[in-house]
Amino acid sequence: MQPATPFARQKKRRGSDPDSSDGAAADQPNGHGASPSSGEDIPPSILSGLADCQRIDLPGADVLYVPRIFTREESTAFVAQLAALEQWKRPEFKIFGKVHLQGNYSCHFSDGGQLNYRYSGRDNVGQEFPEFLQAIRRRVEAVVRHIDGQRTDAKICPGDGEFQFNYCLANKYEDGNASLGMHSDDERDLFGPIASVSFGATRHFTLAHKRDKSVKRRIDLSDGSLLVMAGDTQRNYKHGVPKMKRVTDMRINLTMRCIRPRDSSRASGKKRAKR
Ligand SMILES: O=C(O)CCC(=O)C(=O)O
Repeated sequence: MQPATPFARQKKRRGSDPDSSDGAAADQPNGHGASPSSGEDIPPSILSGLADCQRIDLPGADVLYVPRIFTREESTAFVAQLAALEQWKRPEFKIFGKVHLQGNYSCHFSDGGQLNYRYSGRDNVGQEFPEFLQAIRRRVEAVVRHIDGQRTDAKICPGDGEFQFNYCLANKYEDGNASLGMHSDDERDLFGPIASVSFGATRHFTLAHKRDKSVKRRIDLSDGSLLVMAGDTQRNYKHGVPKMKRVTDMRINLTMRCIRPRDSSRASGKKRAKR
């Protein structure tokens, strides 16, 4: 299967198929078509809560936080399905020649099972999205488009707003000892907004300006929440998930991304901070 065109310009709307109970466009080869911004793919209880969407006040960044885009039942089911994935791995990284294990487990998914996202000097070809992850992605896209259509104070989707997330980086934090170092997702292969969804334990998420050390924010990412980082956020800020020793529960985070299809053998030429 060919990777989906990341920016889909097609005008066919996902909700237009009356036989499609989950809102997926039946005529899209990967079940992943463009979705409406009118909210018909979003359960009413979630749709009404989108009014709680907060713009995080940071200069030179477009960051939005929505406390809940999945019902509690959905979150509970998804966290169990995510935890059971066989693909989790704890990657190694080297500092001054010494091998260390990353503090959290990760795995990667992509349309067509062939898109490569290279970071920290490693190729990460995403496997095909499992069906439940497609459902998560559909919700995330519907919510992102809905917010994009509603808000005038943030630049979220580039172009005409028709885009698809074609790649997902999943991170699993077994407990509060697992963390993710400060970094930017500014690799050449990436474009468009990054949508981060969290399941399980609430964890702090830190955003720090790259040049002005006085500009820093901490956001608590709770179960079922969505954080969107768009515009110049990656250019101006680093982000990370610090340790929280008192947290004993697991957290799983998914970042939905737009990746430019390219030859997986080509390095991005850019090194990323230790994660
Ligand atoms: O776990 C999180 O909330 C952040 C994940 C992240 O920063 C990343 O995947 O680049």
